[in-house]
Amino acid sequence: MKICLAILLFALCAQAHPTDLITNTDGRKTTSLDGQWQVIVDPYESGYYNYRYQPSDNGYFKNAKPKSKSDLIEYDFDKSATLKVPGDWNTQSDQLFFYEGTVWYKKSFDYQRKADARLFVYFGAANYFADVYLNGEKLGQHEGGFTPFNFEITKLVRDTGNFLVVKVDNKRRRDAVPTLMTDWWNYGGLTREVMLIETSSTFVNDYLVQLKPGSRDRVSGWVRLAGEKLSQRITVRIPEAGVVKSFATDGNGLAAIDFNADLKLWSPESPKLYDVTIEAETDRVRDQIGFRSIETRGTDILLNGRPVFLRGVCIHEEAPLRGGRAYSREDAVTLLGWAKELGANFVRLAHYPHNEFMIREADRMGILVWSEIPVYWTIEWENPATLENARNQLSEVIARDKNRAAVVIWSVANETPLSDARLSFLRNLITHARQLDPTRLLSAAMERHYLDNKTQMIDDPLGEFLDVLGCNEYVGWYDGLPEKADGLEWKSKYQKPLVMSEFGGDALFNHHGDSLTRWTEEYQENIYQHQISMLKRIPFLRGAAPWILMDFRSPRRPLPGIQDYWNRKGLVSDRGEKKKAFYIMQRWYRELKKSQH
Ligand code: GCB
Repeated sequence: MKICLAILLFALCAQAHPTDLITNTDGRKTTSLDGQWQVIVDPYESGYYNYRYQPSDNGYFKNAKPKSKSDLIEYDFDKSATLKVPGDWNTQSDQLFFYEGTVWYKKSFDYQRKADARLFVYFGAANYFADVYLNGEKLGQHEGGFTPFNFEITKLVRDTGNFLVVKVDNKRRRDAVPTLMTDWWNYGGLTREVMLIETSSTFVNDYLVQLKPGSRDRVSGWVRLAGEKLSQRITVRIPEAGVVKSFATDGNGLAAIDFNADLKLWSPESPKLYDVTIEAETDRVRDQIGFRSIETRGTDILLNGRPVFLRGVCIHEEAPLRGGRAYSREDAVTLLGWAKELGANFVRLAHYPHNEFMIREADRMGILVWSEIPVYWTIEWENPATLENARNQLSEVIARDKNRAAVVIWSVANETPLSDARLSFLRNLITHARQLDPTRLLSAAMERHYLDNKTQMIDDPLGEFLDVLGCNEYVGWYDGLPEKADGLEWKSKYQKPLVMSEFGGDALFNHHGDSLTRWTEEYQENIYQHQISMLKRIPFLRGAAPWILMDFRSPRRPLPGIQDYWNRKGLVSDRGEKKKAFYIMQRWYRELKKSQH
């Protein structure tokens, strides 16, 4: 299977060399390790710790076999059950549905490689901790459930009989990102693709090829090599635009790139992608890149210099029609297809980085993306390790997606309670994001409050540091009845665009009643009707993203017969059936689209 992934990023771990990133797999030799893996469910982590709770030298990662009939070995991968990768474990086995803990995965492979090639093992994502071993040796650990990582295995790999073992642990932790409490399912496992990637000994390990901020005909960025031969001539080609530009990398393998180009700009109406190649003396990578500008002016969001209204919808990475963690191109096409049908030109991918298929498809389909990290609700603001972890997750998603035209907003947090510690944590993330990527807008779903019972005020101090204000509100669901929205006025301390990043309420598909009966499609429809008339009255509103496109699993939602562990705020049910509110939103978005042209 050919997987189109842009940036493969090294885990920041002791064993990995942090500068050895790998870029695009296009034009690279890759071997998929997807398929059935042998697994051992290990709730007490006895494959990792001995009975004194010390890490053991003879853990399951050794994949040991009895050498004689008297040998005592209490596990056997080869006789164990299997799970499909990519995939969460919860929806592959009834026994694992509510499981939070450790599962060991094992895959054997042979590999014939060329003499001077380097080999990496790449993970699209593993939720949440992954300890990775090859042939019994530890490669490293990765923390964070939604971003890619990889390890070099050039020296350890053998021609035959390799065994790759991964301990995946999804126990929730107070100091983690996200923390203990979320409103989504904690799907565990190797949830995205795993593959081997072969590169030349010095290779193009990363690049940024985007329009220079403030310009629509100047491309700027950088290319970085990793390996021994760091000083090289590199050439950037965009054949369709007649671009052939050469640069020299410095002693650290870095070349700044900067050139004029006459480009057809990427937009939702015309999502033009160009073939771009980056050629070094020892390597060559290909990518498909769209060029567009995104900025704000006063309360406007400007796409390619023109005001745009973000007709959006929020999406969780829940698989359409079958449930479980979504991961394939087909899942992305289905979810984004429904968003398009709704009339959206924008999606908020909540509440963590989604798989790369989503971003790649959004690039192709012309859908603007808000991408976010799981700094959600009650993170440990004062814990430096938690901050480091959040920064790392942000670095990893920016590394992966920084060349995607679709992504226009990085969001650093969702509904986080006000405090000085929280503000300094989030400011740190904002500064970090701006340093890594000066081309995109920064946002967050902020706090807001009632000044009196008719006025909502946006004055969260975070607003000062953001480009786009995000607010979640549930007027009509958690906050009064639907008609409460009619009398509400919105004020903001900031002269900045607002995206209403959540609103809505639950309805079980095909559950009917009057417009004030909870859980019915009629109640949900009623909320949307009142919401839309309120939203129309907010003068600085520049985008809306109702919660949510499709019902999604949540352990916080047990109500029998209605929720059954699903958050039912979807405009579409988990089976793909459209609820009445879908058509209310669709009608508004049609009107908006007409009025924009
Ligand atoms: C919110 C959260 C979202 C929840 C939603 C709800 O404010 O941001 O993650 O799922 O409300 O349904 O309550």
